[in-house]
Amino acid sequence: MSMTEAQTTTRKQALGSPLDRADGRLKIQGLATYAIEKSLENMAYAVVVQSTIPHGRIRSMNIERARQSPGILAVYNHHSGLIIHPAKTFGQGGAAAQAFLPLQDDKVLWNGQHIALVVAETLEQATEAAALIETEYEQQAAIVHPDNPDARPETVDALTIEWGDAVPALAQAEVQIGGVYTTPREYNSPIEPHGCIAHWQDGSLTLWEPSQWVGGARQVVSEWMAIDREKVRVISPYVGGGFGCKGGIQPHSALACVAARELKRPVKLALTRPQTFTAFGGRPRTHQQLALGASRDGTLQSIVHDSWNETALNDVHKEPCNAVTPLMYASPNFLSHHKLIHLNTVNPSWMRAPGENPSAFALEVAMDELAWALKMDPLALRLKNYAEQDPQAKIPWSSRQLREAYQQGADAFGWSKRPLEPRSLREGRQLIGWGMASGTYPVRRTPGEAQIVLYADGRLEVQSSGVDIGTGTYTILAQTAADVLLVAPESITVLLGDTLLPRAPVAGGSQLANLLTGAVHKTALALRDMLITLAVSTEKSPLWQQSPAALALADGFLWLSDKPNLRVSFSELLRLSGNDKLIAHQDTFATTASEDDRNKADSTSSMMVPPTEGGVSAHSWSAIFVEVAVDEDFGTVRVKRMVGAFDSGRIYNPKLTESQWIGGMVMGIGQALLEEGAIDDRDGRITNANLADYLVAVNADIPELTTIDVGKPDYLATVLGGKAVGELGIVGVAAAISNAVWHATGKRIRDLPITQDKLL
Ligand code: MCN
Ligand code: MOS
Repeated sequence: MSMTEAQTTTRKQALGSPLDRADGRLKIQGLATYAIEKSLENMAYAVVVQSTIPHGRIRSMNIERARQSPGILAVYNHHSGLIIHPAKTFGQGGAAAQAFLPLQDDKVLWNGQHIALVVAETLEQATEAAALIETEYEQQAAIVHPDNPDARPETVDALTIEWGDAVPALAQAEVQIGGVYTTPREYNSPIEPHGCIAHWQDGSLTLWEPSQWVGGARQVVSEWMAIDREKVRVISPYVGGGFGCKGGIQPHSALACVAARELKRPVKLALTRPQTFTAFGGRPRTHQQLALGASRDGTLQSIVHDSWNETALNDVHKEPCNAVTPLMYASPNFLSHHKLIHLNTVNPSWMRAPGENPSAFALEVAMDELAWALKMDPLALRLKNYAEQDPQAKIPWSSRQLREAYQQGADAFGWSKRPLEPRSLREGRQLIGWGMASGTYPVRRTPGEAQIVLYADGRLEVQSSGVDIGTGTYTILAQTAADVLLVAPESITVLLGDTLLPRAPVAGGSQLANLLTGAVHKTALALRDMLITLAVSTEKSPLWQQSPAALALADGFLWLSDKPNLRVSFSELLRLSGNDKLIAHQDTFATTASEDDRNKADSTSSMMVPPTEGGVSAHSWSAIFVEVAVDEDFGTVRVKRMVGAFDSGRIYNPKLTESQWIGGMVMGIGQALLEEGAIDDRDGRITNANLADYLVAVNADIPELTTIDVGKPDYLATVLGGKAVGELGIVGVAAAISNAVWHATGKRIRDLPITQDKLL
């Protein structure tokens, strides 16, 4: 491109364009190397063995036959003396998903707990030997089901939310509705199961690990192995889905690390699909008692909410079911408690919108029930109780385009034609129902760093340890830098997912896009300034001693604005100034942040800024509209169409964002109709621990899904105006489907999933 052309071309802004995924081609060509696809010389293969009882101790384990099996390098159990040190969990302000340390004692706390590790020359040999291990147990009574009288709910004081005088206000309300709403154990089920490769060299450890958070994983591994974090490198350039379960590194990775140290060989350990159901937990079972009180005209008077989630016997995962209830509607009185029930289960963990997801399920079904009790349109009831400010924090929203979401979603769906009465639409033997729900997800923020390198050949490289888990981080960071440096985004390389790169927080809590675009934007501005300074201060540069303000820059050149022919390319400028590269490094920390703060942001959640920081309350919002068809004879439910209208603030890449929202809606359909861990109450065994029996939504379950973007840039929420995307799409979907099923059949299903048996 000639200089004059570069100048006159009105450049399309990269941020906001529906660019294809930068990693898309690599992925479809099989060139994106996932963690365990790495091949190292002299690699050994490990297989974990899991317990077959839910509670007790190991009386004896016969490992002799396994040991003598061909190709076996080692068989480890609790007698082997493999030392794994405790690591801080999420709940303790650390980054480990579980406190559990495998093979440290003879205790068995859940069915499917790791109890032995077999390492061999090949995977087949390890698998065969693992089957030869014989274990005898001493069983103890297990608490498998929350209904067990020995299961005692424990109140989490920090999760009590209260204002006004909710209990009397509920009793005095003209109209009251309420019920119990439950969600079962659900499993993240990413296509790529967990697995890792641990490789020690001279006291330093490299771990290839599919991770949403390499900084957190490095921290936990350094605690497990009792070595400096600088000695640990975690690499995770591609992740085949996580949906939360790769947010915290899981205990099997500790086994790979210790075994590799013992054997002085790289060890690859992959969990089998069934093992992914008990090596880490999905979303816990939740139970919510929710009551709404309102006046005859539909004005909410009180919300009373009591909930619990199951968690492990000696471990804590909180699924705050009151994440949405205090936020969505203006109610003058509110009371909510959340409790934990400890069971013999693997510790549950994050799964897309932990907290917001079940919370919105109960609240949004209850609102539908209230609307029917008042003979009001469900959307009108929501508008009647629209929260003009954050009802809990009592501060303004940073932005809330929820009215627009209701309006545009309803218009696109044709909601105004919905008859109020259930069972009033049908197509032959199919009962048709229309339902809707609202959704929300907070804008979480953690500071981070970024680096951009300009190489001698003019190549630009954006670097961050933040991860792209299939979301689009690679793409949007190139777009961000492209807009500042005025080059094509496709010409920028982005390096991610490696602890050698600048520190970044977890790709969790739907925060990473906003954080990293903010950091990269700042870094690109810094690089731009460095280039301009270099151009005017390098004696051999054609722009020497020009005023910096008179310079323009685009397409890898700098020139004098009113004399475009006086120009120099980036690479020429580096050569003339004797630099082999130029590195800009910036961050989004407060200027007072210490090195310790920076490490904490990279490896704990303690630096996360709550959505109410800064005097405004920042959240994404949505309205979901669904049509279902329920077969009158068989009770089968099909979602026929769904419209989601979303406010995620400014959208950096509409194509990827649509894909995220749709992904959430798809997962919501699975949650509403299919997903349920079937736990055998006798022995705590998960009877459907595979993808043939644990059903997730597949293409044939998914109808036409429409998304509408109703957001506007929100610079109070984040630097570049975006809000949360990744988890928003699932919130409210199951409620909208349940409400549609009620509208079709007159049956109110408060227990997920909505299966045939519940409808017949
Ligand atoms: N985006 C955008 N504009 C914004 C915000 C986001 O264009 N204002 C787009 C970008 O393409 C960005 C993506 O949305 O890459 C997600 O951004 P964000 O909401 O910040 O979410 P994170 O990058 O933090 O990703 C984590 C989030 C979570 S917490 C879960 S759970 C989840 C989700 O992403 N897991 C996923 N989406 C997933 N998608 C895939 N394919 N796989 C998973 O495991
Ligand atoms: Mo998402 S469940 O916060 O990784």
